[in-house]
Amino acid sequence: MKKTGAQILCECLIEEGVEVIFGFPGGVVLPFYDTLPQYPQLRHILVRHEQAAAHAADAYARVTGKVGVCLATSGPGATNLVTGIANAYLDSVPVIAITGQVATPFIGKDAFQEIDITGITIPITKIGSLVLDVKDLSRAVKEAFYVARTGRPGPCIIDVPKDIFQAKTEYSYPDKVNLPGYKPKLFGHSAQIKKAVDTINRAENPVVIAGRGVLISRAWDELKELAEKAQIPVVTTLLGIGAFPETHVLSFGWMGMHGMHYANKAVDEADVLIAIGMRFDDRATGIVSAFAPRARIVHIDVDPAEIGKNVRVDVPIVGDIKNVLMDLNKGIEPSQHLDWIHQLEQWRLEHPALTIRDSDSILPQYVIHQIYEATAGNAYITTGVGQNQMWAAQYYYYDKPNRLVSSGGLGTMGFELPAAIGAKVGCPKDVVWCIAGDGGFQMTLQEMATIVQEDIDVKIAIINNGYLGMVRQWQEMFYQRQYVGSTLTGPDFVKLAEAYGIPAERISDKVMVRSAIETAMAYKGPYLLDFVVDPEENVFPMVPPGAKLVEAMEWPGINARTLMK
Ligand SMILES: Cc1ncc(C[n+]2csc(CCOP(=O)(O)OP(=O)(O)O)c2C)c(N)n1
Ligand SMILES: [Mg+2]
Repeated sequence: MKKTGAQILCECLIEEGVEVIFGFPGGVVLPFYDTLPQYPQLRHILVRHEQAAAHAADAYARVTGKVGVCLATSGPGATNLVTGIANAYLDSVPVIAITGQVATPFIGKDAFQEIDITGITIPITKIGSLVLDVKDLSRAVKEAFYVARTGRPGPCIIDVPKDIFQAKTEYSYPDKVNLPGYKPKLFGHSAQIKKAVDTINRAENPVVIAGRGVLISRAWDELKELAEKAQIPVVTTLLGIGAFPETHVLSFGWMGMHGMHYANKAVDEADVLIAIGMRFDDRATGIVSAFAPRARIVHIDVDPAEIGKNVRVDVPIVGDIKNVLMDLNKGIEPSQHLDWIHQLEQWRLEHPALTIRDSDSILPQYVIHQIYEATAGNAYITTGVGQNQMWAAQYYYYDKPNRLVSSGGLGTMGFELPAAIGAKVGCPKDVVWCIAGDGGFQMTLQEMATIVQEDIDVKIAIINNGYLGMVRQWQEMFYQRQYVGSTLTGPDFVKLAEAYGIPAERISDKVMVRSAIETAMAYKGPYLLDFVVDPEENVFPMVPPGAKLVEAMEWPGINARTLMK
């Protein structure tokens, strides 16, 4: 029996295990929307802006390990997805963006709402296809899903003209893909693995750097085996947070611009670095010419383009991390490294990065830490970008994989709220906290309507400092305190939330912080807390741009209590 393109798309999505589509309709996708009720297995979540659809799909993919799906109409709907697609691309998240396109006879005519979205997204997608014949649709979907989730994951786009949704053809879902140019290498080369094993077995001061690749490959058990067997301290990148339990004795926090000084110091002094599923981003390495001057570097990554891109590598291994670590672990000899670990512990005592200074005002770090305690470390945390993001990464300790959902590569303000939607839809039984900046929140706050319409139980904490805080911090430190364009007003967030139908509270008194968090958690449904925090609090430590990792600015006068363990 023949099916329409719209039906075929639905059938393909179901074949791929899709359960939810974050979308927003428009003229050319109406045939698809008209067909959706025939497929009740596909839940459609109506967002209020397409950017949010892409971010929600992105977060859904991060927390579930599945492919996230977003959908928009042609023209402005499609271009509104672009930031979200770019976000998924830079953090290697498998997202399928489906866009409607003007009907095939209008393509190339500057028709109403025509935009070349596959062209626009070439640099930020793994593949994109404009489907010009309904017979090609199922193959395009199959390929997009395959490419999105294999190798180094990333977004793919499928652009479907209106008449292709309506055209009919025989439907069958291909069981294989045939992409001759695309063959991700899944296993590491045995000679390279042997070299890595020898290097690691001989190391005296080894450090593992775990990146998001460990999470993507679901290789946290293998990483733990490696670390414990050879007693190797582990630091993570910002996006690798949760790849190794942060309260584990071998965990030494995360490295980079706002990472812990002892993590950066460990990397700087190491004689062997085992860098796993990370890309030596400049925010992680500091000035690259001075990066890890003493270390032989073993770099494991599924993407050959990452090898040697930013730093010299002594032992490159290209392959899927789980497979590579399983092979590697076989050759790793049990070891101790007692002096080295003792040295790291000493640095941690001397440079306690995670302190909360005494203050009568509400410090953002205090808010995050109270959320950590109230949720017993079990929540999914989505963040905005800026100071709130760094504090959420520092003062919540992540023992489980994929609990921190944050925009690392693109650094997209406004990610927090749509990401919370995606995380909660992906993990409905878990607690989801959205840590928002007052700036970033104003970029996507319209999604409060989505939350209410879909009854999505997320808790929102606005870290309200009245500033584009991270910008202000840079202006304070590097631009003689000229706060140009960074002083920020906002609406009354409590009234606004209530206008959307979300109960809310403003917290201006420190003693109310914990009870407000508990009230929000006890409430069945979404809840917003507007924390009026110390406006000029800064994020420390900070490695200034262009400096070496070990040249961090630390807390002015570390005397506060240390929260670590
Ligand atoms: C879409 C977007 N525009 C601009 C920036 C640059 N930027 C990075 S952090 C920041 C300030 C964020 O302010 P807010 O959301 O209030 O968070 P805070 O730093 O105060 O916690 C800005 C403007 C960005 N990352 N994303
Ligand atoms: Mg702010």
